[in-house]
Amino acid sequence: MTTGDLFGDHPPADDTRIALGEAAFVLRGFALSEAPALIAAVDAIAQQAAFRHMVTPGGFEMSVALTNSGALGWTSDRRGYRYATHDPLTEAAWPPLPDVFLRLAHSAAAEAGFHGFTPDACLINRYVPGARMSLHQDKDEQDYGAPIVSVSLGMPAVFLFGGHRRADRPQRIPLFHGDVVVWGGPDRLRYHGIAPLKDHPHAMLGSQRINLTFRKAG
Ligand code: MD6
Ligand code: FE
Repeated sequence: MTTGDLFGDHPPADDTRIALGEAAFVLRGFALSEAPALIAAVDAIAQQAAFRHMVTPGGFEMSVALTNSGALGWTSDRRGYRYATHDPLTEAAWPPLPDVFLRLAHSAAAEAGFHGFTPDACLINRYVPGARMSLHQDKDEQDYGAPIVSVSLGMPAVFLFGGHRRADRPQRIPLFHGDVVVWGGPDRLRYHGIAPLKDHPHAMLGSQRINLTFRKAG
């Protein structure tokens, strides 16, 4: 990759699996061939469970809009963060995980050494230019033994991958359309986030980035 424009070129194809930690990997382009089907599935989910901006327990509205698919969905409000079986906006169950989601999550996890991963939750985040995700740990799930599988679609982003303490300086890793990040084991609780998105419009999604994170929450 050249040093000039981070987003000018995709990395070479032989970089397909990049280790970020002992049990954390970027799988470059792993979801590329399924991207159109994933995007169509996200559109169908969003018709039933609309993207919305949730409020953190501290009272701030998140810059990222989110929705969920699966038996459990991640929600936030003034009372805290939690997983819930029903969408608080409609009181309907979250839309089920489509087959294309389940197959991709399972095969990406296996590629990173986590065999038999069956998620019960997919958090779907939508970013527009300027949106960001501050450093956090994913710790609302019951079982830290299962990995997390994260799929990037649309505009590129800079993923911040820190350590076990919030103050640990994060690595900065560019993520592109079709990339998948998998982590678990000793890396499962590392701090991570997304730097404020720049506007590099994408051919399929325009000025948006969609991130799917698959978890075993229950
Ligand atoms: C994002 N991802 O990529 C935000 N969490 O938009 C996450 O917060 C995340 O990518 C846990 C595991 C993988 C992730
Ligand atoms: Fe996270």
